Amino acid sequence: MSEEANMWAQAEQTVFSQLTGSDLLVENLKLPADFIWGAATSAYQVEGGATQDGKGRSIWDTYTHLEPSRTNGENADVTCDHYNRFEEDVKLMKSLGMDTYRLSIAWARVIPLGGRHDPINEAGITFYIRLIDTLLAHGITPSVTLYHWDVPQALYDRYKAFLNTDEFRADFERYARLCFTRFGDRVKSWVTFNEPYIISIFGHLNGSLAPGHCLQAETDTKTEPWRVGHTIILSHASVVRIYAEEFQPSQNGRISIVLNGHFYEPHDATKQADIDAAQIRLEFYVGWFGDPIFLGRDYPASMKEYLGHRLPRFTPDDLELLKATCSVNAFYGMNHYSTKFARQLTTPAAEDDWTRNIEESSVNSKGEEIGPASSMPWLRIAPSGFRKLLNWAWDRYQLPIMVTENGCPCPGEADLEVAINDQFRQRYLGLYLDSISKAIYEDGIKVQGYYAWSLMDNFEWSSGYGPRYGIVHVDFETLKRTPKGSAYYLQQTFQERRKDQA
Ligand code: GBH
Repeated sequence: MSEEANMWAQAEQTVFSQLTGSDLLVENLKLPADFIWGAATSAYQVEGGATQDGKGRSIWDTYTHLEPSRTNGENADVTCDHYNRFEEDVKLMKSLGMDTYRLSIAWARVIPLGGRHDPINEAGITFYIRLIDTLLAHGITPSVTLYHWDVPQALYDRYKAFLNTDEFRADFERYARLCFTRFGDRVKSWVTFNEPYIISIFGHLNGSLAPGHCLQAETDTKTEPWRVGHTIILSHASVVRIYAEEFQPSQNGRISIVLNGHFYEPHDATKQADIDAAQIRLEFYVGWFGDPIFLGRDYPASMKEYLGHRLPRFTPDDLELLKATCSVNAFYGMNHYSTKFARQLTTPAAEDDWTRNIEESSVNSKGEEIGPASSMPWLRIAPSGFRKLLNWAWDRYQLPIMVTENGCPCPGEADLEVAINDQFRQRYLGLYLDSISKAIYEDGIKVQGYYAWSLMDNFEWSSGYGPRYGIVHVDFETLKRTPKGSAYYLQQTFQERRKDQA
């Protein structure tokens, strides 16, 4: 072992010793025989081929080339080169025993300028058909996300993308129709948007993700995020209606959306204000989208009350549409990584506050940490919070849950030896799978499948190539793929957990 690897191995040991508490031991609990598993990626993070075969630019192509850099000096022009290496990647998935693969389509690859009257790029269509057919030929079911953060730059230039609800919605409808028409004979699982909360808040309030709107950029952070969220909800509902009316009868697929969210525990469990804060934080994070989309009704009362006129209103027609489409959503797509504590502040909130003045942290009032940290300080191992979020989502929405992303980067993973022997991640994954088992068998919740984030190390947005979430290691010099211990762990544990559970 190199000296550095040795140092990291020791650091990992230290973190690991925190893991030996009784509730942090993997129990290898059973999962249903028909439970499916696989891994997830997104187009911009893995494809590369940024200008290949007529692809147009997205807001991420712009954002990663800003000076000074806002993405750690890095971009995803090449990244994993999945665009040219997908056959190798699909074979790898097959060899690891995956049932399914979650991918996203780069809108600007199939419609380079993005708009409803703009030309289609047949070469881009061909790429996705080849990828999908290769998956199917290997017995791997594709689940396709239409939007994972990469709106065509031309639409941003024309009307600021999500900030213009009517324009965006019309362009997104055409893009979705194109995808259903061209891929829908093969794809039976669709997701419209990945993580509307992140698009709204991280893209249009704190500006750490493209298009990078924030106070310093002199954009209206008081209202923009809520407008963006509104656009996403209505665009989702429109596309669900289109799918149900025009495609589902012949194609027989399922459609929904992916919502992310931490679970929140009260910072001081003896204070009613903090108990309420934990619940309200979840409403502002998940209910914001979940209530209109899955329940076909207005925003949560807590949001309307606090945000007042900052929150756009649904018209009677909008509410009709939401009501008519909510039951078409076939599953709740859940991206989940970790749990935090929520605390009600009494100090005056910032003018563009988006939390109802609730502060979140990994430490509670007694100074206890929510769990051992991965290489991202916010991402702690807290499997009981996962089980509670599954319960929260199930109680509120009564929809079968697909866990569409879950995973972590390990402490010390910059070192290849630590990456390959990724004990920390294996422990994390094992514990989170145990939580799913408990949710299914002890709590009576329908959880249907699981996608590890991510199939392979990739471009982690504003953090560039720093954090490595893959269950497969990628050497970004040579682009060589090497499965980590966790890839084999998942292969084996799914085999064992699903045995004899018919
Ligand atoms: C997902 O986003 C994305 O879908 C995926 O593309 C991404 O690569 C993956 O997760 C890993 O990040 O301010 O403390 O709440 C997750 C988005 C990123 C949201 C980190 C919360 C900041 C931590 N999350 N983010 S905190």
